Amino acid sequence: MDFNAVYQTKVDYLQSGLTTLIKNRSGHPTLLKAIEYSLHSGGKRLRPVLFLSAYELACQNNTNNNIRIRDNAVLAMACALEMIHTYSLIHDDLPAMDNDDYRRGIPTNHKVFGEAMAILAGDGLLNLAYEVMLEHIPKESELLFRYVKALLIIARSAGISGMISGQSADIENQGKPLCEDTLHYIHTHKTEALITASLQAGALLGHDSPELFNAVTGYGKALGLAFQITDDILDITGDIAQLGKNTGKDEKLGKQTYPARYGLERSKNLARKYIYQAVSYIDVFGVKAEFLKVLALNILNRKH
Ligand code: GRG
Repeated sequence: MDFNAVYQTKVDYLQSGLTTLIKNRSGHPTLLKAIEYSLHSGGKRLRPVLFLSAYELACQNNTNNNIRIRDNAVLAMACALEMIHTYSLIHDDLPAMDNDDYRRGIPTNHKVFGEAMAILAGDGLLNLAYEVMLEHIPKESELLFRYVKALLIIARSAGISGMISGQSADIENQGKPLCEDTLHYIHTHKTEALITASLQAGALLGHDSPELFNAVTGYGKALGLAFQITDDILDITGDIAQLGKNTGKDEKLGKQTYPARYGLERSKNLARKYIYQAVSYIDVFGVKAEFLKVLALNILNRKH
């Protein structure tokens, strides 16, 4: 398997969906420009790629799938995940939060469009995510049930049970003494929750199988933590040009991070441990889960 080629195919597929879904929207021109600026600014597209991969894995395991969910409903959900993620980055970069000037190698949304417009672009993207998912609700009752269940999983992971609470804890604990429980809470809520939800939602759309759902859940939880630990590490060791954002911010802001709590070497070992744990959850699917397995292993060497 050519991992990079397969990854790029999924990114291109997502990009086609994002372009189509945004193209004919009516809205205030400046707002739409601000939204498109961040939505089309690159990024790894990790959450939709995980979602699509879990969906494909589930479809391969579904031997009696008579009714198949329509491709454009699957694509809409993948796009919605990226919209939610992009909104969170726009808001995270605001002066009131992390006050960042660069993201994905270009000036942050508020640096280009101003603070008020960046807030609105984030609000618009979050709302649009739910609009596009609701616009593509399947009509067949069995699929409808699974689709709504997946939508609820995403909503919860992005909301006060997940990412927003993680961000809240992150902000509140800046500059405070490091605390293991707080650190774990922030990382699981801010980062891991949406990553796990992406996998769970994809799996649910492909096959109603508790075994598969549990496997991707275990994979997502471990992968999500490892992803955030490597993010913490890259903030210290990363190359600004490759990262596309400034480094050294976590220490400056007194953030609760793994390297601050455990040191760099121990953090690297912990990331490795979680990645192997992630892989162990999907090993049972053999070659069908090869892509997800390589993706996990690649996180250990990621440069951005
Ligand atoms: C504002 C509600 C709200 C939440 C913000 C996502 C987030 C929560 C903050 C961004 C800052 C940060 C370091 C978050 C941890 C998650 C993370 C590593 C985000 C960056 O995700 P990538 O690396 O970004 O997938 P790209 O640019 O590749 O999409």
